[in-house]
Amino acid sequence: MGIKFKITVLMISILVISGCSSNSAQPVDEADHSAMNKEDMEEMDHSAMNHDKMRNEHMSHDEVISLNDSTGENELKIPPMLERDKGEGVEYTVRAQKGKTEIFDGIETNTSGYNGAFLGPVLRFSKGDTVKIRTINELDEETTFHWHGLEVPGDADGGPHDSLKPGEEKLIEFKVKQEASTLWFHPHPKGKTAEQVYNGLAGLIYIDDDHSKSLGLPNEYGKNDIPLIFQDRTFDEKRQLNYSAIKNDDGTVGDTLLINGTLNPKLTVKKEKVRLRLLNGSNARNYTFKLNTGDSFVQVATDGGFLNEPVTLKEMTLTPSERAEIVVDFSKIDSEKDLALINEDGSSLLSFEVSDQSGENSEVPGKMNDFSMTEEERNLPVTKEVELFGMMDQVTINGKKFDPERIDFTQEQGVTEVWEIYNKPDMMGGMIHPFHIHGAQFKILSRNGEEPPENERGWKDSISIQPDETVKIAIQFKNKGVYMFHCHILEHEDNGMMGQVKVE
Ligand SMILES: [Cu+2]
Repeated sequence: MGIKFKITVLMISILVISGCSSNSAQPVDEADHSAMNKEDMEEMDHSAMNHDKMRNEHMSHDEVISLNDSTGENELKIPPMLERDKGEGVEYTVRAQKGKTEIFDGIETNTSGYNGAFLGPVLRFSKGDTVKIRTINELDEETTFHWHGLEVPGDADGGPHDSLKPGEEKLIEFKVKQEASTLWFHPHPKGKTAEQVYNGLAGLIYIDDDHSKSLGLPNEYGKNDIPLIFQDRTFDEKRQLNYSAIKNDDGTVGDTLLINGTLNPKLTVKKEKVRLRLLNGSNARNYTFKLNTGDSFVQVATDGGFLNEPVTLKEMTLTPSERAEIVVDFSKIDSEKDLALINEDGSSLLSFEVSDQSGENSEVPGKMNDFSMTEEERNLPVTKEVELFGMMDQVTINGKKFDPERIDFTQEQGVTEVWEIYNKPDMMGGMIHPFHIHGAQFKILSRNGEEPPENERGWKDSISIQPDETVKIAIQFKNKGVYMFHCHILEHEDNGMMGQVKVE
């Protein structure tokens, strides 16, 4: 179905629903992304406002503004590792704060960050650690500290119930029981997650274990083990992030890519295997990553741990909040050419400069993990059904919007249940919803009744679900508490596409 046809269908539907007179229907200008005049907006009645607002935003789910090509002129910034607080034990202090960042040469952009002006440091834990984190809100509004993918008790999870007012702090404590993986942290306050993440609140968590250290994968942080946080943004003419002006209820996307907060990034590597830990930290954009040479790479890890075997791929998609670790062998790629990581549409995301130096060139082991789905898990009945539906600010789960006072599901601690999640198409054909559950890692049992692809046969905490697709997952919570489950398009989350499971 063509975009224009879908738009026409939608326009007619809106007119029917809102009872607008036909002369208020104006031709749709797909290229018109200009900001609306605020006074004009305030004068309009509500239905006409929505109508006009939608015309200015990407109306079709398929129509997403494309990214500018990265010029590769700036060396990629590598986030610092967060130092432990002095004293015994694994103790950290994480402050959410505001600052100014020079993203564009000579211009200060107002941003937010953890322990710095923009984004955050990497928190590195080992399996078995008992971790204490002093979280401090130095913003001028409420926030929470959510540890995405971490299996923590509900009171440490940082969902919308855990709001800290400006100046408040909270000490959380948990034991790291899960395996080596790349996780992340970001705010999760009710209705304000999208804007706070957009302004820069996001950081990575690395978990190591004895097994991950023995695998022999590239592990020199910042040298051949590189974090890559992908975020698209729109800057105004003063090079500021003006979220309220460009916010889109169906997911805010931008034309400018930042990787680790770096504009036009370039990564210099040796002729060796390099491990890239990718996080889609965008509010709403999906990426399909490829090498511009057409060379393949191997995926070694999913959201929550290593795959059993490396999976050779020529392209890989990540929807918001998903992670993957891949290994690219720069000793095998013709470095005479301009090398880059590109997106599906061909836009350049990250340039690579391959130095003449040869590196360690470690081997990727053939066997990395013993992840399995047992017959018992496959045969479990479906005990939780989730239906994702809607668009813009009319998004729901099982027909309901988030209510902090309502518990949608209960589940017993330590008991595996099968959740069936269905993405019901809307009148425009529907869109991908990346579905995330807090406090646990799950296994994908099936997608539309079929085995998941090889690179999804590992621990996951977020799953992309296509329109009209049904997925089954097996999930067990190791801790007790109230946990969110929601769409990770952050505007959908803020608009109420979220529910709560109480684990007891
Ligand atoms: Cu969604």
